[in-house]
Amino acid sequence: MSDPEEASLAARVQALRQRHIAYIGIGSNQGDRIALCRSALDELGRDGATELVATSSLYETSPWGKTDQEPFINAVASVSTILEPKALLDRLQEIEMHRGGRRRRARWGPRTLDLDLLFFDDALVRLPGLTVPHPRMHERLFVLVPLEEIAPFVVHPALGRTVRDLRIGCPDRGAVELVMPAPLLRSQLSR
Ligand code: A4P
Ligand code: MG
Repeated sequence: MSDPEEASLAARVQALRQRHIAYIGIGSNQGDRIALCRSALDELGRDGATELVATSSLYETSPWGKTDQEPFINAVASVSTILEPKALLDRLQEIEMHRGGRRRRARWGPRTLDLDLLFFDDALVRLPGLTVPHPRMHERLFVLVPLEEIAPFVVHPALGRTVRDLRIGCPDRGAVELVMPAPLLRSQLSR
C-alpha cells in the first residue's frame, strides 16, 4: 500500500472510531403529532453530525405521569453521531425548538415535540442537565416497546439488563398501539 493510501485508510479508521451510537426517544401529543415525529426524524437524518441508523414504528400511547392529557405518538430512533453527549442533547433541543416551536413546558405535561437521549453507546453520563441512560426510561412502556423493536438485546449499562428483559418486567400498564409500521414510516422520510 502506498503512503497516501495508508494515510487515507488510517483517517477513515480514525473517523469510524470517533462515531457513537445513540438512541433517541421521540414523543408528541400536540399539533400534527405524526408529522412532527416524522420531521424530527428527517432532521436527525439530514444533519451532517448525526446519521439515522434505524427507526421504530410509530405508536399511539396513553399519557404517562400526568394522565389528564391527550394521547402521545411515540417512536425511538438510533443515530450514528460524531457529537459528544452534551452536544447531542443541545442538537436535540434545537430540533425541538425548530420543529416543535417551543421548549418551555410543565413537567410531564403536553408538548409538540420531545426528544430524549436514552442511551449513548454504553456510557453512564451525569452532567448538570443531562443524565444518560435517561433516568425514567425503564419505567415506561412508551419507550421500551419501540426501543425493543430496534434494539432488543442492547444492555442497559446501569441496570445490566437487556431492553427486552426490561420491557417484559416493566410494571407500566399504559396502552402502546401500533399506528404506522417502520417500513411505511421510512418510506415517508426525505432522502
Ligand atoms: N435532561 C436530563 N437528562 C436528559 C436526557 N437523557 N434526555 C434534562 C433529555 N433531556 C434530559 O426535559 C427537561 C430537562 O431534562 C432537559 O432540559 C434536559 O436538560 P423535558 O423533556 O422537558 O423533561 P420532563 O418532561 O421534565 O421530564 P422527563 O422525565 O424527561 O419526561 P419526558 O419523557 O420528557 O416527559 N406519556 C407518553 N405516553 N409518551 C410520552 O412521550 N412524555 C412525557 C414527557 C410525559 N408523558 C408521556 C410522554
Ligand atoms: Mg423529555
